[in-house]
Amino acid sequence: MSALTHSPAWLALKAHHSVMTTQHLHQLFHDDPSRFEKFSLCFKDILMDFSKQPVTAETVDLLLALAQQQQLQSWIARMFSGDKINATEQRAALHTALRSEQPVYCDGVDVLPDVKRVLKQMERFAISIQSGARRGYSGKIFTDVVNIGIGGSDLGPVMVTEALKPYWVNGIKPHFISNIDGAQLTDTLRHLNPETTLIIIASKTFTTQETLTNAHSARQWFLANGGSEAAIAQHFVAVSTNRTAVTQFGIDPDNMFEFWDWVGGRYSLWSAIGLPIALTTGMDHFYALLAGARGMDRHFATAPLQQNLPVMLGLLGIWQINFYGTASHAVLPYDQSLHRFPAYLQQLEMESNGKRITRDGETADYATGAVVWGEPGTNGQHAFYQLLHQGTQTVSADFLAPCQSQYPVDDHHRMLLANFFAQTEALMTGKTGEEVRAELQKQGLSGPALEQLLPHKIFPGNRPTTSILFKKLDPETLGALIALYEHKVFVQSVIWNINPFDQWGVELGKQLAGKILSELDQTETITSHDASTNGLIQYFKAHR
Ligand code: G6Q
Repeated sequence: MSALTHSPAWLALKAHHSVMTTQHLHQLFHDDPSRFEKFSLCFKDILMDFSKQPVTAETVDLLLALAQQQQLQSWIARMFSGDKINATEQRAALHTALRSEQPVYCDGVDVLPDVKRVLKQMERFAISIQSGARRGYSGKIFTDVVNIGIGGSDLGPVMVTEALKPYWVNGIKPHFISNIDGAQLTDTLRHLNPETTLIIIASKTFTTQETLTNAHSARQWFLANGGSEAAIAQHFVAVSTNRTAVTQFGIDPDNMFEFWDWVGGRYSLWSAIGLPIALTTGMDHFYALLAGARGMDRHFATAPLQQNLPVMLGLLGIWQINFYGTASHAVLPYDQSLHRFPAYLQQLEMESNGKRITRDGETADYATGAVVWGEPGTNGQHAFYQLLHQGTQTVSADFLAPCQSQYPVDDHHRMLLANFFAQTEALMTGKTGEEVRAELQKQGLSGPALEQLLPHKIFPGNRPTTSILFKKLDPETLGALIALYEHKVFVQSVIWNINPFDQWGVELGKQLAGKILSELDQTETITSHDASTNGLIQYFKAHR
C-alpha cells in the first residue's frame, strides 16, 4: 500500500465513504433543503453548484483535510513561483506567467518582459493582417488563416475560436489541420486561395512528424497554385520554441513567434500558440481571454481552499474517482459554441494525470484520473444519456451552460436550459418503483402487463453531477473557465502525488511510428514484430 492510501486523511475518507454510500442524493436533499446554499460557490459570473454530488459538510471537511495533508497550498505557491515542478523534464510549469501582470521568475530571470514582447508582436501582426496593411503576394487582403499543429498546438486554438465565433473579425476565417491523414489537409486547402491564405505552423518542438509533413504539403500546395518561393515569407509564419528548426524549414526568424519550454503544450493557448485566436477574434479579445484566466489564477492562489472553485472541483473528482470508483467523467456543455470543450479537456485531464508512477517513483495503487469525454447537450440526450440514467456503471458529469445565449433565437435558449435543469434533476432523483407504478396505473395498465414493464421504467438516480452556470460565454468568462479546469487538474495531481506536466506516452508515440515507417518501404516480409503487427503490416503492403 502506498503512503497516500495509508494516510490518515485517506483512511478517514474511506470510512466516511462507507457511510455515505448507503445514502441516496434524493434523501440528502430531503434532509437538508439548504444544500444548494451550502454546496455551491461563485467566482465573478460563474456559479458552481456541487450540491448534486454525494457530499455533506463532513465530506468537504475530510476532503480539505486531504488537501492539507498533501500540502496543496505549498504546491500552488511553488507552481506560481516558477519552481521546477515538472521534475522529469526539469522544467517550471509557468502557463500562469503568460497571463500575469506581475513579474514571474524562472531560473532567477523575470519572464514577463519576454511574454509582453511576444504579445506585442502578436498584436502588431494581428492588426497588420486585419487592417490589410500586410497582404498576400498579389496584393489581396488575407481572408483565411490555416493553423497547422497537433495536440496542444491545435486543440486549444480550435476550441477557443469555435467558442468565440460571435467575436470573429469580419472577413477572416480560421482553419485547422492537425491529422497526418491527407483527408484533412486536402479537404481544407481545396476551398482556399493561396493568394489570400496565411499559414501558421505551430509546433513547440518543431519536430513533430504530423505537423512537419502537413507543413511541407501545404508549402507544395502553395507553390503549385500560384505562390512562389519568394512569397513564402509573406504567407508562412511559425510558432515555436525551436528557432533553429524553424529556420531550417525555410521560415524567416522574423516571421517566428516564440514561446518557452516552461509552457506545456496543452497549457499553451495563452502563448503565441493562441495566434489563430488573436487573428480571428482580434487582440483585444485575446487580452480579455488572458484577463479572465488571470482572475481565476488569483482566485486559485489566494481564496481559502473551501471557497476555491478549482480546489473544490478537483477534490470532488478525487471523491468520485478514488472513493466511489467512478472511472468515467462526462463534460456536457449546454452551449453549441463549446462543442470542442470536451475534446480540449480530454487532453488536458487525460494527458496530465494519466500517469501510474508517483513523483517518488512508486507505482500508484490508486486511480489517477477518469476517462473524460462528452458532447454538447441536448444532442447527447438523444444518444448516450440512456447509459447515464439506467446503465450499470456510474458516470459523473459536469453540466455547463450560459444564462445568456450568444445566438438568441426565439425560445431556443429557454428550452435548452430547461433540458439542462431537467437532466441534472432526473439524474439525481431518479424514479422509484412506486412512482412508476402510479404512472402506469394512471395510464390504465394493470396486472402482468404493468409488472412486466415496471422494472424497465425505474431510474435509480443518485448519479453525481456538478452544474456550472455562467452569465455569457464572452472571452473573459471563457478564459476563467479554462483556467478553472487547468487548476482542477493540478489540484488532483497534487493529491495523487504525480507530475501532470510531462507526457512520456505521447513521446513514445512519436518514436514508434518512425521505425515502422521505413519498414513499410521494404519489399521483404517483415518479421521484427509480434505476429499480429507483422501480419497487419503485410496485409497493408499487399492491399495498398
Ligand atoms: C501536449 C503534448 C502534445 C503536443 C503535441 C504537439 O501537452 O505535449 O499534445 O502538444 O504532441 O507537439 P509540438 O507542439 O511540439 O508539435
